[in-house]
Amino acid sequence: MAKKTLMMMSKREIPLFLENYLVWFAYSIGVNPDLDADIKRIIQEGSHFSEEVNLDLFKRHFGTDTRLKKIEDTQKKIQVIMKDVLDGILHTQNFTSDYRDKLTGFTTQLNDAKNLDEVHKVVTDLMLVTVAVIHDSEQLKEHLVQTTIKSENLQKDLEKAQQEVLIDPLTQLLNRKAFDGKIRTYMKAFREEGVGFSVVIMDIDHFKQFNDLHGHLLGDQVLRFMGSLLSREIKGKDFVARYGGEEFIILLSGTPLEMAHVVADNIRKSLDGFQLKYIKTGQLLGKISVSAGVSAVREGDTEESLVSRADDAMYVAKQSGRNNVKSELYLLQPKEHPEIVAPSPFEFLKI
Ligand code: GH3
Ligand code: MG
Ligand code: MG
Repeated sequence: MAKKTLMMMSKREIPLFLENYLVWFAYSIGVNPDLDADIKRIIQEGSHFSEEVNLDLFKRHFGTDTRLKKIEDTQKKIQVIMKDVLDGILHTQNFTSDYRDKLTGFTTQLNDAKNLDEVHKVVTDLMLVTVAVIHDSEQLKEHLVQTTIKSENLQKDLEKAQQEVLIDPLTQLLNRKAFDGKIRTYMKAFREEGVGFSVVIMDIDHFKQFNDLHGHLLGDQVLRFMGSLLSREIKGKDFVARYGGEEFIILLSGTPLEMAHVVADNIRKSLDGFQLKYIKTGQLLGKISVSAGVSAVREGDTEESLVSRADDAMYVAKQSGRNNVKSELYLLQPKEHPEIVAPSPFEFLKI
């Protein structure tokens, strides 16, 4: 199948990239009727498989939200097929049947040999053919080794691609998709084993203003800085992801609301009172602050309801002057939680 894929690709001058290989491998084993229909249509129209067409095929069939699943499916199928192919080649006797035919021929020639010279000739031919067979089988072995290496490399590329879909390239934190999977796992553990957890949503304050002042590229550097700060602060069983543009989300397993509030406030404090300095140029970039909202899982929660309470609390933190953390309790009974409602004393400090 791999050979067929490569031949189909080479016939159409399609570069051997992982993406293109996936598309054409899937096409050659016929596992995706939509993809098959697309490719057949392009072939019928007589269109050229240009870079755009190839990319479009990959994006449409492997690059959407279902990308991960399709990569996994393809990977499994590649494994099964590669195994079949290798087993098949390993057990095939094809390369010896020709040898067997020749042996039979030699037997007849030996029987018919009239003198020692003729016997000698048959033995010499036999040796030559035998050496050739040994050589062929060694070549076949070498070919098998190479094919196995190639398939292992392909497997590694696929695993890397799987990882990459879950990582935000700018901050190197896990991304929203990874978060969606993680919170489902936390929710399951809560429902089935009663393990509680809290959610913190953290958003950089006035980040648009920062970009406007210092440019988008420096803004990107700040996001990377936040990424490394958060991964340092959030370790072990806890989880942090980039949730959106300048928003981050943290899951704290076995951590009640009050403790999660403290964790979030410690992160906020670690930024507060500092100016950001761009080491490369020595340029002072002013202060970066964050606002955060915290919620804790409770009976009857869905992933959405839980995150939405943290988001609402974060909105309240923004409304209360930014650079502070609000817990979801504030949404219910603001007056009964003066210690949480009270604005951070750092709000009034000038640096
Ligand atoms: P607030 O305090 O209310 O959160 O104000 P804000 O300006 O941070 O929020 P707003 O939602 O108005 O704007 C978010 C900004 O974040 C605008 C956008 O340019 C910036 N942003 C989002 N993603 C990126 C990114 O990847 N890189 C950079 N440099 N900026 C980004
Ligand atoms: Mg913001
Ligand atoms: Mg925002």
